[in-house]
Amino acid sequence: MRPCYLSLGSNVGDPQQHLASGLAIVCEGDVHRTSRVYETDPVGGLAQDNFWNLVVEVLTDATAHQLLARAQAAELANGRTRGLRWGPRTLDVDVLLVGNETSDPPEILVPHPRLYERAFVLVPLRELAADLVSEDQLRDSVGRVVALGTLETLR
Ligand code: GSY
Repeated sequence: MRPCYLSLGSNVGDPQQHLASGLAIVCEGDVHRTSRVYETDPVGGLAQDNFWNLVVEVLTDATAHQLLARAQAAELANGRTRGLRWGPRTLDVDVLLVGNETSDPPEILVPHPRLYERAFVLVPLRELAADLVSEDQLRDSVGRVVALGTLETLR
């Protein structure tokens, strides 16, 4: 088993509910740890509501493709439709890291190609695994992020 990291984000409907529902599907009973929830400025240029984002560490033997299938199942169960590429969404799940593995396109690329550009990914990832994100990477990443609290204690 090795640690795998996935990013979850929501800015439509009830983000707390979508994140909780998505987590249950993505973790599938595997041991996991979850970062705090962050309110984050939307990245990608479209005017839309702020996101709620978190990162989860899952200890699993699942392959990158199996994790991608879990991510897609979580999005589908939360009513995600394929709209605008950078547009609003009920739930978006990205596979960030699968242990130390690298994999090839077209279906899934790990590490995630935009992992190190985005503060909404790096800040919660660093909370779980400080050794994976350097100060420099954090400084160079884009987007405002504000910690809200743990998923269970919000609202
Ligand atoms: O790539 C994930 C979906 N997404 C997000 C997101 O989760 N958070 C923020 N802050 N901006 C985003 N833009 C997109 S697309």
